[in-house]
Amino acid sequence: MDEKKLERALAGLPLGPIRYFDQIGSTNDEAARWAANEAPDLSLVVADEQTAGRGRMQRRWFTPAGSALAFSLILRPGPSLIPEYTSLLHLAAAAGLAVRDGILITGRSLAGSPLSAAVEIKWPNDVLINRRKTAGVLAEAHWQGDRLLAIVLGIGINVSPASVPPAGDLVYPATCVETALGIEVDRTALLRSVLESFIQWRLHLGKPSLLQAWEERLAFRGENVKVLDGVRPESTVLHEGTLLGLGPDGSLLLKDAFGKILTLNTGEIRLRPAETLPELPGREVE
Ligand code: BT5
Repeated sequence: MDEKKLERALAGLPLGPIRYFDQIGSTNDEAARWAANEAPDLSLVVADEQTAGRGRMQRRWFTPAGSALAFSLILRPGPSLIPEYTSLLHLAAAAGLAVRDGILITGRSLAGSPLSAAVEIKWPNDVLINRRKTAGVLAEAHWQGDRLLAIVLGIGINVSPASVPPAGDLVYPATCVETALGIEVDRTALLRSVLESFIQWRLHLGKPSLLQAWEERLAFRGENVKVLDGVRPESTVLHEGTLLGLGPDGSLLLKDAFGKILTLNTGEIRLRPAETLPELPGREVE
């Protein structure tokens, strides 16, 4: 990827200015600095490689050079982002839906085939293909006193096999778009599709249509799941039950073995299927 190619691929989209880096610590940190200096709505930071990419709770996000998409959008409060009606959870969901669309558009010949069902959103913020993590979203709010200054929406997508961390480094199995689609993918074209789709999903923030689309694509619906403590490394199982769907605010609804409905809305939990995933044929990590 280079700056010229990126600009060509994104030409005509209603974005703010774009900053491109061959290498950066974290695009979310750069976007936060820029947001404090008057970056307009939908300004975009893109990096080919991140040396300090972050997940939630300061977990590490792996972005080696030449293999992934790592970018952050700056969202300003306004008609498309009314702070009272928008939660970080909903924004992460809109981003997840956009990543899913981008992947399906990229593999257009395969969409409508079983692949469409294979691209799911694992609550709250992961995009899975064939039940393996392919993308993650990190939405962070920045305040000036009690005024919302901006939300930085960071998205990382594994595109080619080199972007997939070694299995031993992961707490959840991972894959990449190229492995799942079985085709070579142009990263800047995928980025364009994701951004185009996000701009559309943003119009659904605060509306039941976002919640409905999110719930329809939710991984493990109707299946047994374990809910783990996401903070402690030994990952204590907090609950186990059937995943029912989403509450009106985007919280997760679970039915436990006693038939009791649990509402989970803390971001600090991890979701796992009750059954472990079978091994994939062949190697996933090159
Ligand atoms: C996330 O966190 O999934 C959010 C990731 C957001 C990354 C983007 S990239 C652009 C922007 N700039 C940043 O600095 N961040 C954002 P979480 O749910 O906490 O998952 C983190 C966990 O995923 C780690 O602890 C690893 O186990 C695993 N992981 C790390 N890198 C991965 C990768 N490339 N693919 C799959 N899993 C990964």
